[in-house]
Amino acid sequence: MTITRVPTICRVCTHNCPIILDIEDGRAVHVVGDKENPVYDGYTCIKGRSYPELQHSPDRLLHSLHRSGDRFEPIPSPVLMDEVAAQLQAIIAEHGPRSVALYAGTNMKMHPANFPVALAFMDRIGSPMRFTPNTIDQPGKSTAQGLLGQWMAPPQAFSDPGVALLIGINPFVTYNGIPDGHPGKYFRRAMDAGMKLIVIDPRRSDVAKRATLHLQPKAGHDIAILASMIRVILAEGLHDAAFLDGNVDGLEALRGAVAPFEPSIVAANADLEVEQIVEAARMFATAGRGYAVGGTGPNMSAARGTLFEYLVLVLDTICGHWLREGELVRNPGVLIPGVSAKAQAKPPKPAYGYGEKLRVRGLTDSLAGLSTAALPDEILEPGDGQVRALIVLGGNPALAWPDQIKTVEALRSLDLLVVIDNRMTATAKLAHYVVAPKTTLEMPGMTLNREMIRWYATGWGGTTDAYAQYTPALLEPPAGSDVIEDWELFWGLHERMGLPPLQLGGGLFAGVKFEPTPLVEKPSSEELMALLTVGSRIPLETVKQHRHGALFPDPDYRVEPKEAGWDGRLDVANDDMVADLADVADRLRASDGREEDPAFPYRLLCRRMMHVYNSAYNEAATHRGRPFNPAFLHSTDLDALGVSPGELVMIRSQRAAVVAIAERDDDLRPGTVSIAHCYGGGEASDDVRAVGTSTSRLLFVDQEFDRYTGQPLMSNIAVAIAAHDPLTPIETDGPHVGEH
Ligand SMILES: Nc1nc2c(c(=O)[nH]1)N[C@H]1C(S)=C(S)[C@@H](COP(=O)(O)OP(=O)(O)OC[C@H]3O[C@@H](n4cnc5c(=O)[nH]c(N)nc54)[C@H](O)[C@@H]3O)O[C@H]1N2
Ligand SMILES: Nc1nc2c(c(=O)[nH]1)N[C@H]1C(S)=C(S)[C@@H](COP(=O)(O)OP(=O)(O)OC[C@H]3O[C@@H](n4cnc5c(=O)[nH]c(N)nc54)[C@H](O)[C@@H]3O)O[C@H]1N2
Ligand code: SF4
Ligand SMILES: [Mo]
Repeated sequence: MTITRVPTICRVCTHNCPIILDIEDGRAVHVVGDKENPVYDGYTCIKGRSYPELQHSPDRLLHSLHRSGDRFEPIPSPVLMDEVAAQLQAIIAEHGPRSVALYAGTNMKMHPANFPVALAFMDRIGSPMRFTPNTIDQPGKSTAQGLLGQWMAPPQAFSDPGVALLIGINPFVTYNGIPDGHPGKYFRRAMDAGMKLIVIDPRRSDVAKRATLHLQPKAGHDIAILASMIRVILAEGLHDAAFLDGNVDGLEALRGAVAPFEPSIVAANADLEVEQIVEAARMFATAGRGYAVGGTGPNMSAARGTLFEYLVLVLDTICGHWLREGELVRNPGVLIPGVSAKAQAKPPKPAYGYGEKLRVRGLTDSLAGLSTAALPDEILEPGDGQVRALIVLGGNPALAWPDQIKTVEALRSLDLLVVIDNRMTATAKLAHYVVAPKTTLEMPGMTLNREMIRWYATGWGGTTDAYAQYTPALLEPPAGSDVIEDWELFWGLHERMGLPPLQLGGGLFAGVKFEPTPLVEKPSSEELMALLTVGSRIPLETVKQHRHGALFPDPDYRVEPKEAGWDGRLDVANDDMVADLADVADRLRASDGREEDPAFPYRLLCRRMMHVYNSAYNEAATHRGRPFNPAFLHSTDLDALGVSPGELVMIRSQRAAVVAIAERDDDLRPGTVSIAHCYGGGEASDDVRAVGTSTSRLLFVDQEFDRYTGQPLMSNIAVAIAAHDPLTPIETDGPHVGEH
């Protein structure tokens, strides 16, 4: 047999590492990092190295399925499209377009055209009900940008930072918060060049172990800590007064809003030393260049993600951490249109309170999209506009959405649930139709999404310098299989429903404007790639010539001066944010911010694990005999509970109870339990040793939530923990079971 060695892009996760894939006889057999690539230093992880096993897994769906009763039968994909199109037409005719919803999960990106074509389809049926995981992740990033306004040149971020402040984010596992590449080498080089690293995390996380300064507060105090740092910076005059004078409104109001956050009070509440807050503030403000970035931890732990992310932006703004006139833009983009950078502020814009109104909790559309946590309510709540059909593209609601009990009840009640997934997931098992897609190795790919995600937030994705890679499809689908590219489902449905031509359209991400393109004939996969890169700074054809990926620098790409007469300014004292800050300050004075309930003395915190991606890839090749997600506890807590590692614990919140397998982790704060999400099989009775533990069962969606984005409290959950006798049945009923 001959082995062909081909460079390609790993698309197991969104980090898009360049790899060398060995193909033997039409099968993927081996993966190594691509040392010829100029950016990633040959980096790969266990998931990427398991690409061959994932590709050829016996668990892969090779045919689409139709459920009748409890049985799934194979169905040819054209017949599936006929049936789904007819059912959608009937549902729309009877209940209107709003009754059809789309949920595009994290693996919507397997082909770059999937999400754009799915959105184009939703445009044509006229339904505003489009949902993504953004609103159960870090939606405050999108809303906060609207409230602050937008600097029209990139942040200093990855351009030679003197300081990085990482708040509840762990790039050694998740690749967020640093430029794409090799995390270990990045930190070594940046810190050798003088970068100071400040980490705020209740856990001594992988990145905290490298920190110049690690603050290990109680969870949920990030807003107070950031407000206190801002107070120190302004009080000591460490802010960038010239930048603020020229470009920013609200400085005095901000000074007043952070006044209550005295470091001594905040430190006492968060269980820090006052000197730690003061030192963090001084280190951040005096390092020259730098950036701050928050992760899932602080966004999920206080139900105030918009305020948290706003303070992150305010911190960067008062320190002037934005590129100025004449400075080099190291990454002007490659596959996106070249965006001219200008040293000026785009003023704030409405971030919520417009567009489609949800029927629950007063929620509306927002810059983060519609609240996914409210979609189960939209499905269950009878009345005009009730959602009756849901298409799930590369997501796993039954495990991922907060409040699993309500979510599963909602999914079961749908008239039509269509799931595009290559595994029989907990969500697929509830579907009427499961569509079997091609895998990434059977489709072309490019790094376009990595470039666009940069606009999502400062310190978020993308490479330091302009970089891109393209890969053709490398494998044929297995003989006898019937698999389609995900976007082809939406194409097939629109044709059968007799809808007007789909139109690939406008501004998918802030900052990048796409020209709407009508699609009259069905495009090929490659044609779609070309359409998505029309007007790119570097033609896709040029990128294609560099199979190992390449840098496309432009030494003349500089920040242009402010336009004459431009009067846009950023706002560091948005009215809603100042009012919310006052509310946090009031509680701060009263106690430590949230009510302590002695019946639920522990706090459950979110975390991620290297070998999985949310619910995906938890397979033998990656989990190596550990298919469950341990409940990590500090030794002191294990001793107090009388539990040894490997034994079972019962974890109970106000909402429900779950069983988990205890594991020791002395990097945690005592009193916390840290568990990865998206495990379990979707039911209370699941065998924890086989499928792990669902943390989403413990959550409410309607008790504490960000009032702008609807994101509920998803971490820092008050729980009780006890040793669990496997013979005792789990009593899972919380007060809200069955209520909606
Ligand atoms: N309690 C709690 N809940 C959380 C979180 C938390 O921290 N705690 N985190 C939240 C966050 S940040 C997110 S982003 C969401 C994630 O929410 P989702 O996106 O809904 O969940 P994933 O598990 O990422 O779903 C990915 C799906 O893609 C499928 N897949 C794998 N390969 C392919 C492919 O080639 N094609 C297709 N079509 N599908 C494929 C996988 O089988 C899997 O079912 O979960 C959220 N939920
Ligand atoms: N290997 C791998 N990579 C992934 C994923 C995966 O599942 N596996 N998921 C992907 C997805 S969808 C996302 S959204 C990103 C997320 O990427 P990250 O945001 O980096 O996610 P985590 O690794 O969970 O890091 C969250 C950190 O927050 C801390 N934390 C918890 N509560 C608090 C708090 O109140 N305050 C502070 N300051 N910290 C707190 C936790 O201890 C943890 O270390 O990762 C992506 N990358
Ligand atoms: S981090 Fe791992 S899974 Fe993600 S792209 Fe790189 S090798 Fe693939
Ligand atoms: Mo996420």
